[in-house]
Amino acid sequence: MPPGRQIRIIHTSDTHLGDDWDPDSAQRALAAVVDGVHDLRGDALLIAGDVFDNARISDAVLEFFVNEIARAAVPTVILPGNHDLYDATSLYHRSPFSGAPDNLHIISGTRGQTLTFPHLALEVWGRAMDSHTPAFRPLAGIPVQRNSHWRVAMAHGHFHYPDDTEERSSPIRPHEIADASCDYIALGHWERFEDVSQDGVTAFYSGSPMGAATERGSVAVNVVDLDPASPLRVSVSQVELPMSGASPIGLAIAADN
Ligand SMILES: [Mn+2]
Repeated sequence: MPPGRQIRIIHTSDTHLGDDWDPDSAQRALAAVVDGVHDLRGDALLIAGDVFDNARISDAVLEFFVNEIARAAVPTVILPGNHDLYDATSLYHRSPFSGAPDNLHIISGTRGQTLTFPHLALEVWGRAMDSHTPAFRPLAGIPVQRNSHWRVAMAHGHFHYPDDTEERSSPIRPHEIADASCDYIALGHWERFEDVSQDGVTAFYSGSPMGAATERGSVAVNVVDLDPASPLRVSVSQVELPMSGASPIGLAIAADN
């Protein structure tokens, strides 16, 4: 049964909050993404890993993040990546998350976890990273069976083009994308926007908000429209937003699968 309603997802990754090199810009970029959720009328926000830069960051940075997600006011799903691993000493166990707003959802299942948002007819599946090694397979274990909900997968790792024979940590192979039973794969780990769709399964890196933008002072996000009435069903555009948080300044790239 096809999903019953049209939804719009805003996808970003690699926000690296608490980055020692430029902490202020990372925070302003996240705030611009949150403004973008409102301006673009997103129904949900996905941040596909490396939300935080390292485990030594202060509680003030975590509190800033939690407050921004409260301001986003839509279901927000974050997937731990290699800079913000979900392990015994993870920053996600720290106190600012115990008072987190209801709309913040952290994927914590290191063998895979599905979150369901019935009002959006949406399931989000992801596998929290607990170690960044060649043995960690970000897409391993995605359920095969579908129901009447949209299914979006989140994965943080390195996509291997067929000619890329290097052994890398957290690998994602083309066949794993092609075989994934889902409508969209929200990828993280690369700084740049990239379409790595395979055999009709739509999969994109968003890039980091600043790394994917073409202009200084802008951020870029992926806008993912899931529409049961459209022959495409899934369409993805990259949209640039000013850091100031004003209206979107244009559509940089549109890609459909
Ligand atoms: Mn990463």
